[in-house]
Amino acid sequence: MTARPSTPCSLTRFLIEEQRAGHLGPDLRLLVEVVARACKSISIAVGKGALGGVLGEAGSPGAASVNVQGEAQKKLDVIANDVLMEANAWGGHLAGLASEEMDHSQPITDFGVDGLPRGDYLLLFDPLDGSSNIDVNVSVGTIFSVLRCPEGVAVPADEHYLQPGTEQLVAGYCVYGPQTTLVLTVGHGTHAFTLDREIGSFILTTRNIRIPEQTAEFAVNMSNQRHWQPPMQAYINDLLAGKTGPRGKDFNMRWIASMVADVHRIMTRGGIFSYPLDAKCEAKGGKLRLMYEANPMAFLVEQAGGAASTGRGRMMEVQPTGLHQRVPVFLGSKGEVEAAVGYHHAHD
Ligand code: AHM
Ligand code: MG
Repeated sequence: MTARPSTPCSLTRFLIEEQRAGHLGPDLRLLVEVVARACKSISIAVGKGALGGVLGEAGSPGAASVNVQGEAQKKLDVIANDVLMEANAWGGHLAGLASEEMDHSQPITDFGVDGLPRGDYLLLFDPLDGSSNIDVNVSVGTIFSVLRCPEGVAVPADEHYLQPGTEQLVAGYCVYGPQTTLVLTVGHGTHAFTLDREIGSFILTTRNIRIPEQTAEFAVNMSNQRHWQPPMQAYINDLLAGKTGPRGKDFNMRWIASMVADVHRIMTRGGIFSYPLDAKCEAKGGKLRLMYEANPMAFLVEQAGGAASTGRGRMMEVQPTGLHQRVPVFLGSKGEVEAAVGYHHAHD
């Protein structure tokens, strides 16, 4: 018997099937569709590069625009933020949204358009992660996380977003690389969808991603080595010692400096990603942001069989204290994350 070619499964069909399976409600399904549509627009803007006049810094010459983190904003940071805001403002699924590029969260009633329907969810996002790579044509991405707006809260404020990662209903990222790929979890596995640029649809290309438990590949910015704390020094020294060292194998290293792209590699072939505390970011608590970088990635990685930790505890159990809070991050292949955490506990 000839096997029938399998019909491609679009994101829309996948989400409808997930809804039928009771994994998410209709509002949440439509919210994911809106975010995915925004990612398609961002993908087009990123793809235009110099032709679209979207490279370089935002603001006027000599007066670069700076976000709440004190970082210079790129034009594409601002464009991606606007695309996500506009796409979600009128959808009717959100009570509010918060972004790396905005000082405070914004309740839907603040968008200045009368009569906008308000939904039950809170959306957090890093509109364009890996900004330092935009101008050099290296992969960047969007990261997002969806929480429920606490009951009885009509107009959500920053404090209503401060829920641990275990409360996330949906998390995802979209990597804008040679392919545009959306990786998504609604709490029942992690799945990858590749954008078919000819028909403009995300097509399911990997169902139930599984991250190998063991790995011989690590990702870290080695230029910070001298600034690390003793547990991180000890951990990386042992990886670098190779076959004859305490870990008994040779490790390879990769660092793209776009978390989305580094995590996507780990989703594909395993590995450990780390951005530990160092003397430069210690006072801030770390480099990467908990609410819209570390937590959504932790949810995706755990749903793919991996692990995510601060080095001392499970990432998704951190009780947030600020919208733009930073944390040390270790995530990826479970066995390797546990090894890195072991070095931290050994130094406590
Ligand atoms: P961004 O959201 O402002 O782009 O910053 C986050 C990025 C991550 O994508 C990446 O892992 C890290 O910063 C790279 O940092 P560094 O330049 O210190 O290596
Ligand atoms: Mg980022």
